[in-house]
Amino acid sequence: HERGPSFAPKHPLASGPVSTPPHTVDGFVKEFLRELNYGQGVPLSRSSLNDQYLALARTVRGYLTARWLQTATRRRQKPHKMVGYLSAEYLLGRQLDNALLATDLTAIADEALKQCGIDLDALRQAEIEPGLGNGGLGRLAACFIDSLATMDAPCVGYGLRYEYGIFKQTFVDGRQVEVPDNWLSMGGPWEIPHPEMEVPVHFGGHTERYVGEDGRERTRWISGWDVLGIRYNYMVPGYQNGVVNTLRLWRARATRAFDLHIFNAGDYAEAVRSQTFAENISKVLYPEDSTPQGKELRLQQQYFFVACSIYDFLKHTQPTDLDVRDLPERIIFQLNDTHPVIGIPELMRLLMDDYDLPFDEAWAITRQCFAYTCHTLLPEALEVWSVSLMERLLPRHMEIIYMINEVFLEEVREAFPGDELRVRRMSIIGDHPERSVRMAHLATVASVKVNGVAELHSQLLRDKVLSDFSEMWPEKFTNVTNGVTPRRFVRQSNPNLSKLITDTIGVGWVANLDRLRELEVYAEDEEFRAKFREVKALNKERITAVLKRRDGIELPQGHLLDVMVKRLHEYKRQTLKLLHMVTLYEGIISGEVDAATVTPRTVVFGAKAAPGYRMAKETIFLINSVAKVINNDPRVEGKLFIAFPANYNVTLAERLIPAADLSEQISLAGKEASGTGNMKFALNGALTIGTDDGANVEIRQLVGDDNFFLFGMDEPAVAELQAKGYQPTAYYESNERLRRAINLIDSGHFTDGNREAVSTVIGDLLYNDRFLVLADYQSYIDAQAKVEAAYADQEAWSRSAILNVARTGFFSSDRSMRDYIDRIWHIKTGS
Ligand code: T68
Repeated sequence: HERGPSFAPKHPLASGPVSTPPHTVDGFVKEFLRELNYGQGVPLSRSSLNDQYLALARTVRGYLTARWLQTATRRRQKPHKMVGYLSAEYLLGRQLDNALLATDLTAIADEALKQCGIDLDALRQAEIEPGLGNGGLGRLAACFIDSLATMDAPCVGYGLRYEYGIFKQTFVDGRQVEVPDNWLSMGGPWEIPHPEMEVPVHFGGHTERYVGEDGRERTRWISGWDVLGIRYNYMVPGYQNGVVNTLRLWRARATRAFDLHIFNAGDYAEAVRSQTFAENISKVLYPEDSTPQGKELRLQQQYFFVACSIYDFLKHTQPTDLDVRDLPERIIFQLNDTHPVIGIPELMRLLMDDYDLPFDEAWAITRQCFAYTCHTLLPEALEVWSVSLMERLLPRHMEIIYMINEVFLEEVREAFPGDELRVRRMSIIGDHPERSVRMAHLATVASVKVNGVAELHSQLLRDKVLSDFSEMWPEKFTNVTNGVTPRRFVRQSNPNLSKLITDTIGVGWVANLDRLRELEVYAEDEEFRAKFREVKALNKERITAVLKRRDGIELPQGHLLDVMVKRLHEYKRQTLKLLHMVTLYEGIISGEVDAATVTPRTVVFGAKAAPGYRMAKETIFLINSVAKVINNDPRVEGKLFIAFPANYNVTLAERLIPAADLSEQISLAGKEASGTGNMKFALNGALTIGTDDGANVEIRQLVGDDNFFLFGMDEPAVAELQAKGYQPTAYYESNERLRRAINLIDSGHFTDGNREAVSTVIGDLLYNDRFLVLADYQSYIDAQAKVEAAYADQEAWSRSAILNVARTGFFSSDRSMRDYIDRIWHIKTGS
């Protein structure tokens, strides 16, 4: 590909630095109308809402692009080691507001549009969020790249440009029905495609040995079929610092061979079919969370984006005279879970087969270029690929994995002589139930560092999941507690609180969240507490309006707002929350509890279930069924309400979290790696009711026991109970309130008398209950009673809520990034 002009430019503008469009209302109007007229091809008077949105997005993108080119130029002048963040998911959320905030253009855009007769808010709502992720893992990647830009750290985020993101959830008769998320259907104003920058990616075929001129044996991979990776750039703006980093997502396109095929064979239909086959690779995001799906297409996706990314880094980002022995000084690839781990044998392949290095040398380099983050503790969530599939799809990589395993197992034998059992346990290749590659083992062996995502999680990784490895390489294991970006999740999503904070402690906290500590003294200030409550009330008004417009839900007013939003998963225990609500309801309708004494409470659920996850889908149906009955029973009117808006996503999270009083973080201890929603709630002044799990542990340490509702068994207690043999029926039989709640559900009370409809969930609770819902039930009910008592004293509640905000600045993803930079990546910022 030719780069740059073919002769020296004569015009002064052509050789000067790129300049940002004017930061004024007039300048903005001009840019906007230019985009509308020349970009969209419509006059203002005839433009549709979508025309206006696209023109606005392009206008703002223009401001970003100037900064992006400047950032790139500056970095090229003085190249440093950079991070290649490899993630199969980026759950970005809407882009417009974030871009306006980053460039400090919100007020200007608002005024400029007003002068054009357009309402900025209406355009905001026209944006379809890119849902290129499932949940926490994908959102974490989005927060991290935001922080890296804000810290001026050299990073490229690499991933997949799925044509369809996470499905849109709808409810039909209370059951989840998935609708495809065609997020690009109205145009993709934030992306810059480069169809000319294609990267070849190979699949299948076989390998051959040949002897080079020097007499050394080498290997050639003769692929069976190829696709092309097309580069799509997205801009990742830092917060008001003039820096814009790159997110580079890959789309699969059929090679020319496919096109030729159309021409030559005359079998048009067949040719198009094979084109579709190739392009399927970037078609859709797998809607799985916490359980990998062992599908061939998914492995194709993983290899595709990682191969494109590594190639792009080596051939397009680095100078042509690159000496690959210097790679560890130029790049660190961060593996976001095991999804990109196939990048390890891919780099080995390039170094050996393309750059002609012997195995040992290639291995020594590769082992310095990767670091691995694990996001789970569930054994069933650890990714494995069958050897037979690997041999068929990536034969050369399979050979390389065998070679890596051989030298690795030699190391194990040397470190632990005579311990063949340990060798078997640690092997990258597993034997049961079929021969397969254990991706977490491969990642651990090849990485400079392996990290968990919260203190407890990292400890359990060391002690349990990867204990053999941590015994062998204790210094390899570390913790980096997750974080969330305060730009999106406080400054943007909670403008009322942000204003109160800025009015109180001044500007600067948005990029330095530790400064929230300065709010601590105001917890004792009655006037401040009143203002803080006012903010919460305003935010409740906002979410009330949103749910009315979006879902037709009428939220009752003046309730304690109790929120549980996260993917639907048994270990997260949405059923425990539901049992609590049924218990409150049953208490009132049975006359046991005087309705007048009950704290009015609205519970909001938000949760998508993986389409193939039966229990999760049955739980959704049960929540909807219970909601319908409770919300329409006059006996609890004004007391209990359940809202379950469909299609919980980043956009809804931004509205909901600032309004919450109570944050539900009730996973079984030892199962939630970290959680990041928990951090967002605390930062927005909700109190947490939670188990001793994931980052809850650190939240509680920071905010203090008095400002956190802890309940349930801790991880050692869980392990002990499970070792002893857990019997859920024992809890059912000995706890009357629990029994009555379960019986009420089981009777068909919530399902028009249909008992069959609830049998899957009830049957599991009583006879399996893998995540000990019944064992933690009473402790949870007791903690909820404490919540009610605490909420009755609004002054004390506000004090606690303010302390939650003041003491959780630690959970800024800026701090997480600082940790990665200092302890894992060793890169320079701000140069
Ligand atoms: C989440 N993991 C953890 N996985 O559950 C959560 N899995 O505790 C943690 O806070 C978060 O990661 C960030 O570290 C996930 O979100 C997935 O989404 C996923 C997707 C595909 C396959 C497996």
